[in-house]
Amino acid sequence: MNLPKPRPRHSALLLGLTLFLVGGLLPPTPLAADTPPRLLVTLRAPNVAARTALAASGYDVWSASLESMTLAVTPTDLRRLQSQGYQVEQVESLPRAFPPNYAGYHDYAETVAELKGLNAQYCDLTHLQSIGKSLEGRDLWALRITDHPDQDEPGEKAILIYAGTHAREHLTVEQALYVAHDLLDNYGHEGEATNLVNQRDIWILPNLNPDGSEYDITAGFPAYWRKNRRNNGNGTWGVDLNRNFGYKWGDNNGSSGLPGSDTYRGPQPFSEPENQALRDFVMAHPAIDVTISLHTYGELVLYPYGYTYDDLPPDMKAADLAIFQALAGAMAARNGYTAQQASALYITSGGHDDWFYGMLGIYAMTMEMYSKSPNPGFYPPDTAIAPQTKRNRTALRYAISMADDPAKSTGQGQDMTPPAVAILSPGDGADVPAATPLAVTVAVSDTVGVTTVEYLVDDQPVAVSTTPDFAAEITLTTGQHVLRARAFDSANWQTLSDPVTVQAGVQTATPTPTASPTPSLTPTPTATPIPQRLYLPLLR
Ligand code: 0X9
Ligand code: ZN
Repeated sequence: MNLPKPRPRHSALLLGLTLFLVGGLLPPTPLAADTPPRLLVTLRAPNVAARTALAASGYDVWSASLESMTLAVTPTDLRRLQSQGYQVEQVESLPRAFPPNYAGYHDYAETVAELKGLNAQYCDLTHLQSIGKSLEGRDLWALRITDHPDQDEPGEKAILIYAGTHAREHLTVEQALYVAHDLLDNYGHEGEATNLVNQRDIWILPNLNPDGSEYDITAGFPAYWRKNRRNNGNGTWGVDLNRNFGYKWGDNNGSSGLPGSDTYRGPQPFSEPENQALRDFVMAHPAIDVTISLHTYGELVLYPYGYTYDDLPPDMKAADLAIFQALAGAMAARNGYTAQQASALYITSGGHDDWFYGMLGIYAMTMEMYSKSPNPGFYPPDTAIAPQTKRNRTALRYAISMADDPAKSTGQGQDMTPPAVAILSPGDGADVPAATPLAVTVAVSDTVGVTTVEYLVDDQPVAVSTTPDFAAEITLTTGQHVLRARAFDSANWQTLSDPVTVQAGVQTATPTPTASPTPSLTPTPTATPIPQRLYLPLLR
């Protein structure tokens, strides 16, 4: 899991000033490095030496003038600065920051920075776009992950994984970022990530409600804020984005008409810009046939409908119910969640999933993440991020895997046949060189076609091939190793080959060249020949 990158520490102007003037004028003050700054403090600093000293001390400098300097500091830093005689002109609590124990969460700025970083690092595999703006004007960023990210590939199905619908459900933002990292960081190193990125069109939208999530962390954390930040005009704020979609909107007591309610449905369907953007984006991408909406908490995988208790109402096909049950069941089997129809706990109407399925036939599901109980509920400490996002890795990969043809989950897909694969060379028991690239070849076959072959040495993926012959070069350390190949097809069915055991760096010795063979009348007595083995030094 990537930890948030530190904020830019200096303005360009100030950086220049600092570099120019820092000459060890004052000894640096030791800073409390592990506590994130919480206060934005403007100190009187009317001479350049004082400003330079502050900058040189390592404080997080936000701006400077000829009279003062503004720093992001902890309360401890502030007391230290005051005791050093600095005159405080202004103090405000720092916006956009999680408190200690939550600092590992990404606020909006950090989320955007993370997405931009991934987009820059993996420019050939990603496309970053804003699908619209929140009510307060924040961009709703979506990262597209696929091998041709700037085009729609005919026949390639898409999945949208989105999070942050409810402001306080910060763990979901982390889950969305985790999925992006899982696919991109493993691309080219590991077969399934490579195959999924190449064979699917994956959209990740980490925060649908940035106004709400920013409010939640700045309005006295935690504010327990759920909705967006619509001014309802009667002293109340916010519309529940997951009650504002236009399918059975307002039906069956599945939302509230009271603006102050946490489940306020809004004045009319799709009144909220965040929902208009989501709707329009999905409609503009008809390849999307699976959506996963990430929420907390409850450890559930939910499928439509939310508006009715009826498992199979007239607006659902029996085959689709079977698919939903199979998809949700298989995901739950992978993360230990419980799969159920959305209304099993309570009716919700105007939810995203109901509209996506009811209007567009999309296999729209909701994952309610960790935890199961109100403690820690919406606010697990950041130590939960890594284990709880990793926990959903295989469940979400499964959803991506099924997006080409969700009927596969019930055994009714177009392609239900896994490929066949065998390692051709080296042969089982072969002696092979160590510390030098070794060509490995495979024989593969599949009804539709193999798309990726992953090579494993001692069960660890070491190479991925997508070339037509699926050959690879691997480098072994000295010793015995077990090689396997795993073949994937476009349905992401996968088969592991039989093992091939090789001895690396162990070769039959060639006779030591002798300058001039000594003629010998009496033959050297030959005992039972002992195969001589040459042990090459380990070069790594
Ligand atoms: O009530 C909600 O919007 C979701 N639960 S939460 O605690 N995260 O607020 C559940 C929505 C489930 N409904 C559908 N998937 N239709
Ligand atoms: Zn929610």
